[in-house]
Amino acid sequence: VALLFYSEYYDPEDWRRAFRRRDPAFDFRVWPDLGDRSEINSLLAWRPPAGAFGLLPNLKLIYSTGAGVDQLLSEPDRPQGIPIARITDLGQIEGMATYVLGAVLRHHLRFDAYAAQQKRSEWSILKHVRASERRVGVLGLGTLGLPAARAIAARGFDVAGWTRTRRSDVDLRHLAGPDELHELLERSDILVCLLPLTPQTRGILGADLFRRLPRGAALVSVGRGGHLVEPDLLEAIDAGQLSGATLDVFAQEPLPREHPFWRHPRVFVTPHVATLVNPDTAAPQILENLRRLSSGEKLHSIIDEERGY
Ligand code: NDP
Ligand code: OXD
Repeated sequence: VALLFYSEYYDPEDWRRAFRRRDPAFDFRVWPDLGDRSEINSLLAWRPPAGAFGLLPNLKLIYSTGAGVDQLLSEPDRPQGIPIARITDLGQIEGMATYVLGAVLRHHLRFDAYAAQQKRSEWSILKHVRASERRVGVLGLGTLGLPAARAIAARGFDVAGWTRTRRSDVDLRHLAGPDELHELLERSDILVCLLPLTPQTRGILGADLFRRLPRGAALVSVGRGGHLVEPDLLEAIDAGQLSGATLDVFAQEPLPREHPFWRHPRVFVTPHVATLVNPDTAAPQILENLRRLSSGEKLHSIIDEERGY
């Protein structure tokens, strides 16, 4: 059996090396070199190339090259009933926590405002706020969200998080469900979005939510571009309701050259790099799942299609 790999971003040779290091005989194929198509039982891709599903008659497992799966769930010709797995990678978890902490510190320390002052050669000292007085809200306390929230709390910030279900493993102030969202928002000077994109979360970062934040709050959006209503963000910043935003994900990626975010002085753009998967740490978990697949054991890291994550 073989695994088919496709990515517009990752170098397939890094993945080939990572798999072969653990299993020198591993049959790793890179789109469009399919070989005997009937031997391919798994697909590893962010999003498959057009028409790929129709060429794989014996597909048994679909693997996202990342943590998010919305891009696979929305594939119109995806065959039904084939499990979808996500990567759950320690390097990726650590990378996200570092990015989110960096973004929170940037807003906390007012680096954007000082950068603007520097452009004007202006020496003026802005109001100082201690970390313990800065309230951070994290939407989504999942595999990536909870460690990120803990990293911010460990720096002394006043952190609370929001989830869909009530959870027993959350050691932070914890709010759950639509009824408790308001409570989280009204105490979020910095709001971090690390939700998956589902029908319930699409467009959640819009005018109504921004109105419920304290005036001058900042937004860190690292989940998916579909969470954010982009014109509402610009309006909220321009009206002073929000002080600024750090954005890593966008409705359209790459972000079009003419997009106003590129030039907005209060919007900080990174090109979907909050965290990346390391093939060396991801390959063993994929191999383990493929082993389980062939022995008929229960697979790990399978997403719940009904929930959407
Ligand atoms: P998980 O699937 O592990 O966790 C999702 C979290 O969101 C859970 O806490 C879940 O609640 C919560 N959630 C889901 N739906 C709702 C809802 N309707 N209301 C309230 N809470 C909700 O995701 P990860 O932490 O691994 O990753 C989150 C997202 O980050 C990914 O889906 C992906 O889109 C994005 N991502 C972005 C990257 C980047 O580089 N920018 C890199 C990797 C991921 P509950 O605990 O109750 O289930
Ligand atoms: C992911 C991502 O989902 O990179 O892993 O966004």
